[in-house]
Amino acid sequence: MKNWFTCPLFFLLFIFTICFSHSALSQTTSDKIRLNQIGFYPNGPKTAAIITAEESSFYILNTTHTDTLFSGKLQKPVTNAISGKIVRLADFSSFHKQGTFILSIPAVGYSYPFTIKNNVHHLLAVSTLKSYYYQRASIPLISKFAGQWARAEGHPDTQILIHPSAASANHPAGTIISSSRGWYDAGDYNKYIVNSGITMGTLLSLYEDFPKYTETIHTNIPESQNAIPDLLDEILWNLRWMLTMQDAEDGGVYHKLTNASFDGMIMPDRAIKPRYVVKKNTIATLDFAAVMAQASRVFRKYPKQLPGLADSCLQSAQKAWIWAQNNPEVLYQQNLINQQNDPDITTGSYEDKSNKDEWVWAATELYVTTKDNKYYPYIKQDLDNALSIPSWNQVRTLAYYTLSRYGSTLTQTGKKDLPSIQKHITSLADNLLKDVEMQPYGTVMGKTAKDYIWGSNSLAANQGIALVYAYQITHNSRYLHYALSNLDFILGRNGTGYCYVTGSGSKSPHHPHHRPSIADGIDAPIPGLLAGGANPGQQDKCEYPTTIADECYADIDCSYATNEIAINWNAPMVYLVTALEALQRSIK
Ligand SMILES: [Ca+2]
Ligand SMILES: [Ca+2]
Repeated sequence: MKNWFTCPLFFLLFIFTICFSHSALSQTTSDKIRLNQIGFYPNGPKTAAIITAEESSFYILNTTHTDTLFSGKLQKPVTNAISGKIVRLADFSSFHKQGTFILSIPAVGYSYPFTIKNNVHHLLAVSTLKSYYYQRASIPLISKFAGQWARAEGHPDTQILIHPSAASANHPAGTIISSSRGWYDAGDYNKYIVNSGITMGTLLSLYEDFPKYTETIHTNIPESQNAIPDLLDEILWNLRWMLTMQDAEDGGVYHKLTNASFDGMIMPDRAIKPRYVVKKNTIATLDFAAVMAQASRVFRKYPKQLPGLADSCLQSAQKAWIWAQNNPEVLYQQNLINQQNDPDITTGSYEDKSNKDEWVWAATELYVTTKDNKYYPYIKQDLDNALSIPSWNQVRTLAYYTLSRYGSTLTQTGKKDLPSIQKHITSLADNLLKDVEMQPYGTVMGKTAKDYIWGSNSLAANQGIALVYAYQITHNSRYLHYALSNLDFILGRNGTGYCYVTGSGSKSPHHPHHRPSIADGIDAPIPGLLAGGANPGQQDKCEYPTTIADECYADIDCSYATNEIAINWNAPMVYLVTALEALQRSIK
């Protein structure tokens, strides 16, 4: 047998390998350089955060490392109060050249590649919206639209049982109703009205705030060829399900459509346990009223394509409002329900103790849609309290966003309060910007360890949205600049160095806690999904590398505390990236 070393071809290969491994040894890609792994706008802010105490220059190189195109000095060191790590920022905002580059610091290494160009986040806007198509119940995903993630239909949901907790004289326990469509809520296959509420409100608001740009977003879904924007087609999939969750007789809305207990890690078509609609309650009914009132405004634009839908939505909203008025304090309390009924329901409870914010939100959407002052007292009574970043159980700020958006068309009653309403939004944003310059990563997100809640990345996105609204009100570009800082946070400038959207960037989650991604036998996770993000709570008892709040993240499918996905987390992600793209193009 011939010695391989004597073969000229192998010899060349050997020399080639030596040369390249030498270059790789001298400087390699370093996880200590944290930046938006997708990229930057030519005229926008551009910042990387480097985990280093050393003073140094930094360089922007082309991807073959043969040209140095820009250089600068790292800023003064800042100690991360959460982790104790020392961080320096590299600001290359004055580098405007378009192309794909890397950032280099001789003693640290190379960054992941990033691109500078106009519309650099457009594909992210498309993929994060497209993720809802992959969450659809009651439809097979075919390869023409789903690519390698094509799968059989899951959950037709045409034979849903009325759970004893939801029984009424006309619908005794065990009655069968049909409740098709909708999106799977998260990593599981159940469908929850409360969490659909904020998700739909956020996505409908995105359309209302940026109709022109959102109309240009094509997600390659079965409805892409119709005359309705794909964002609204996707919203319709869940809206039509939500409409079936109202008891048509009295207007009350069921809390959720669910199995009695969670499925294993199986594909949706294999998940065939009986499903139930569970207890009608005030908060679910008010969330439903808000969504339907808002949807009525939005779909009023499409009378030909969707005849009667806007009217149906408004009637459903008004009926729900009346039910809530007649049943103002009905809570969803899963343990109590399980003590009194069988089977026990152990899936996500979405229990919310306070309905004060849901009254404001539902009243607002009904007021803005109908211009009927009878809803206004519900808004007025809460007008003196400061706002907070929205979450599934705190939706009051969504109301203020809507009031601000429709400021010029409010009735005289509402118009008088508009300055105060908008001041609440800018005050919320100003609080976010307080001390932001002193932050190790230069981002609004992460000023305190308390930001690292379950689903922390959705907090980052919702903070960004508050800043976008403040910008829309004031046109002060500082708000926009820092909205972008939170997008950078989600895409890599953070305590873990992850770009938290599946299928995006160089280092992104591969093992989300998401049943289809786990069970489909395909290596790549379903794209466009935002992982929950760093959360030191470790509620799932999985193995984590650390307990440090901004680093406590594990890309393992066990981790529902940091690596699950959810429709109410993806929605602010879609909003933030899409709004920033629209504003960058000056298209509203
Ligand atoms: Ca369409
Ligand atoms: Ca609430």
